Amino acid sequence: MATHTFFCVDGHTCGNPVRLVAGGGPRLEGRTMVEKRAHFLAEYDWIRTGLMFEPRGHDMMSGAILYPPTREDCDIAFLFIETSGCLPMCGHGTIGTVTMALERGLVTPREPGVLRIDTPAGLVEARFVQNGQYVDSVRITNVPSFLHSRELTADVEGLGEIVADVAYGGNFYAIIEPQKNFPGLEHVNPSDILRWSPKVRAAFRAKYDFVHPENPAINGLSHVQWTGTPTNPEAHARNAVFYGDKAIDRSPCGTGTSARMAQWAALGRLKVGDDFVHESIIGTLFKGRVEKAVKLGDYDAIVPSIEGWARMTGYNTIFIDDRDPLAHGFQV
Ligand code: PYC
Repeated sequence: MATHTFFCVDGHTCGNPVRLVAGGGPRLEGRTMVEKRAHFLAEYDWIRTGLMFEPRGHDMMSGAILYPPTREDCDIAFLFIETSGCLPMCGHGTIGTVTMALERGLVTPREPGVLRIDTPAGLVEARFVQNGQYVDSVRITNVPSFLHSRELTADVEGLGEIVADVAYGGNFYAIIEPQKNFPGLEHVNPSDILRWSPKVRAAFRAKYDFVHPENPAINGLSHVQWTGTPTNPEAHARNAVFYGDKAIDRSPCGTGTSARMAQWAALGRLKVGDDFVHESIIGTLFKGRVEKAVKLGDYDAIVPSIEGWARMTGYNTIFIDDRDPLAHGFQV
């Protein structure tokens, strides 16, 4: 019996929570972050569920554990932990973790204004604007993102036929645009999204497989992106991303924005150098840009960048006490 202690910095990126674990994370075996993530999932997933789910977290909780990098070209490594699992990449989580790690002096970049991060999805570069102690904004250059499939269909219980494009932006997204059985984000309630999304995800998973062309460890449809007309005149599109079992991202979602930009680029609606401003369900904005076009296996992909801001809300020393019957968290 033991009490495990985790030293965390809590905050949010454009409204979505970020719990940075600065101390207490386990020693992980592996030569790469992909291997370390596999070790964590095999032996330490109770740390994720204990820190993310109730009673220490909540449905939307998301975060990252800091590690030394496994690659020479990086300053630090992030292992993402969320209610949905250990995502290969998390955009809002990266913007929040970079902001808080820099503001609290937990990492020193080799090059001023740039932090290079070793993530399970690959190298992510974060360029930041710092004003004294505070980080005003962070722009992450994400992993190559691509449109995987166009106009897939599935019958969804309670909704009927749903048509979706599936795109990858660090995770695989079913992108649901307004259509016969979905009138658009502005016409539905968050409770509808929470009710429909698991059914949509299950219906598409049952029919189709999605595997990253260069890294088969990254596979499977994890997120559902519902789209609609923006309310902010600055924004090009609005979205609500469903993840885990009960979460709607409060931020515009970094990997979701990357997936949407990849979809728009593949459809000829965005070209290299174009900006793409994405609005979240609560009205916060990420500023995306198509940085370059690249080839990923047989896919025409883009490298997107996403800019957003984050704020720290406090320090949090969290105990997971083995005697606690709810030590590893619960969901209702
Ligand atoms: O910002 O990439 C993101 C993200 C994934 C899940 C929740 N947020």
